[in-house]
Amino acid sequence: MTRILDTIDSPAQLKKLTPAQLTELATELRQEIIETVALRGGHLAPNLGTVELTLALHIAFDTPYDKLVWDIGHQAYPHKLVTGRRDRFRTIKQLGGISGYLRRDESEYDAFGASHASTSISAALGMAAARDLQGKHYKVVAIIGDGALTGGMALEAINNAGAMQKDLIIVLNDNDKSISDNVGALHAYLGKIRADKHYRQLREALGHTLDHMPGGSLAKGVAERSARSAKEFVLPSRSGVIFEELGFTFLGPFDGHDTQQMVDVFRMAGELHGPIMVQVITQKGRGASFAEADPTKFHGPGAYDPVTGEMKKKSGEPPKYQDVFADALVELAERDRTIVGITAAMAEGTSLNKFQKAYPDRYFDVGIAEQHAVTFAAGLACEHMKPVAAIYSTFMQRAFDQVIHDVCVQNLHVVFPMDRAGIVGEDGHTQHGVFDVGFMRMMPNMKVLAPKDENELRHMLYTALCLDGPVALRYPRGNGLGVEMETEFKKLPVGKAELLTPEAEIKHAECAILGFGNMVAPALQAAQELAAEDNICAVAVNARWAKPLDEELILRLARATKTLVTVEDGMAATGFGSAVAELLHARGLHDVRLKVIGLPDTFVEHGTPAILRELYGLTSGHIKDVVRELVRPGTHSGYPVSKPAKGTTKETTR
Ligand SMILES: Cc1ncc(C[n+]2csc(CCOP(=O)(O)OP(=O)(O)O)c2C)c(N)n1
Repeated sequence: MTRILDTIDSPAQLKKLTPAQLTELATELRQEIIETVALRGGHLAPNLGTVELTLALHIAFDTPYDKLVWDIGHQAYPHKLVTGRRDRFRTIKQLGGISGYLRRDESEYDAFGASHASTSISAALGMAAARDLQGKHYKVVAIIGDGALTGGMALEAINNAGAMQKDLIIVLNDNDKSISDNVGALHAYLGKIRADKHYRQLREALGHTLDHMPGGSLAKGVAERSARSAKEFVLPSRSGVIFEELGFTFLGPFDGHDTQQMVDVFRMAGELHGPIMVQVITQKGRGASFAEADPTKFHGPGAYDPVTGEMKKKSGEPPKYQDVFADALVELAERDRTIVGITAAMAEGTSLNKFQKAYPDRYFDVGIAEQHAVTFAAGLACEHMKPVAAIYSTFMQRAFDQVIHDVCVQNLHVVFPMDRAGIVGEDGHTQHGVFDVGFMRMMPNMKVLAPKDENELRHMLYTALCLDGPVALRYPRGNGLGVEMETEFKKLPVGKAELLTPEAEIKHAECAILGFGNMVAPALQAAQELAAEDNICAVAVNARWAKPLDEELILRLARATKTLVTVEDGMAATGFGSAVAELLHARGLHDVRLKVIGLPDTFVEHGTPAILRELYGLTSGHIKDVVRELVRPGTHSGYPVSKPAKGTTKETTR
């Protein structure tokens, strides 16, 4: 039997469906999402919650003329499916396939790209301001979750929107959850609105009103009145609702799984003037019993059985970096009661939930609020606590100024474990943690280090906690290398790299390969294979520190070999290799050839980490080619990625 979904190529077709057909379509959308995400992973629970909301928005509004601005975009799979991307949906998050988030270059229905939280209201308000300046008439709708509403930007935008009084609709998709349980006073407040009998009665009254309007459509009735009287007619007075006090018309809460009612409410909201906030209550994971039961686990799962939800786990894998970090922190915090753990709504993702379990009173989830997390940590450090603010590399970008202004300027001892540093894979261009080395190492007082494996991560965390001043410790997404784990913690010397080749070989070496973080393993492999395959003697180094650099060793190797290759899982510009280039330049070593292997001046697309590393030359094969080209020009093997994406390898001959 043909699915209704297979007949939907654009949202205009949704408007012709009967209520029964819309119900059927909602079931089909859920099934398509459950089956697709089961194959390789993705966002599940958030998307199962937004099916009816998506249908109602596209029916009530005239998209893409009217603009839907989804916050984050991880809940927009139903939107993708009804806006002409059904045929490509199974390619989601794969190289060359559609993105797991929204992108303006992917569809005219994606009014604004994202993946970092709390941007939608600002962007929507900007579009509304542009509309008015240009004398246009489209409607602008931001759709934001109760989690994303905890972010400072969302609150800044509400502050601005309440004052500007532009026609703007904010749909608050309230499912009572962030990834974990949502946190914060605003969240508690929204809970009160949901539970308050008064509002429930109002909601019921509104439902009754809708039923009794001519033609069942309140919008029609509203159109016959002035916008102002319509507002009064629907909601005579809601003083006490924070958003009303801030200049918004607040409607709701409404059932976010009742398509018909939402269509009516959204049409009505479209007739009103000024900023409107509509609260809809949705259920995360709706329609998949396993996701309903554990929406946190199924927020963004890996592959699973689409019927039972059983995760496809590979046994015997090395531990994940995030778990090694959290276990080490728990161990260290037992000895040192000044250690506190801070997360910005990523308790599971950083594994800081282990710390929460062990030391609930020293654990803080501040919400999706990285900027606040950093300055909150600074405050703790002022009072002689040792804050460990575990923030993904990509989200740390949010707190650039807080790290400079509140931490570095005052040289406060805050440790920043930056998980998901480097290429993260399928989440794509907005989520790769590839800028951190550059923006962290430029800050005075900051130290930046990265482990070669999971065992070294333990020692680095310990080292960072023993130091003074700010320390940024970056490590990758996923599993470690499976190395033996030492139980004792070791303090590593600051600014000292680890020579992986016997010291005696330096004088014969033709080249030194300096790996940083998870690029140390391929650097070492390349050095070993170059010796075996080409009789090239290359020294391999675990750089450990991007700041301070091991200047003594790097200069010694530069003078001895005249040829350096640096490798890092991050932007070549501003990264570790650039630091080495700056050093050679500053010391006048102009006769040293330096090749910096890192990411070029582009946003890396989505795809598996392995494929992306191949594509961008972050492999032992490409390192070998680069070394061969330097020391035996014209003899390299023609390794298929020897011509990685333009600009990957930056040559500096000094
Ligand atoms: C700045 C930033 N920090 C952290 C995240 C990670 N993150 C992705 S979704 C999410 C929860 C969002 O909750 P909510 O807005 O309520 O949407 P829901 O998933 O509940 O539908 C978080 C914390 C992010 N995307 N952006």
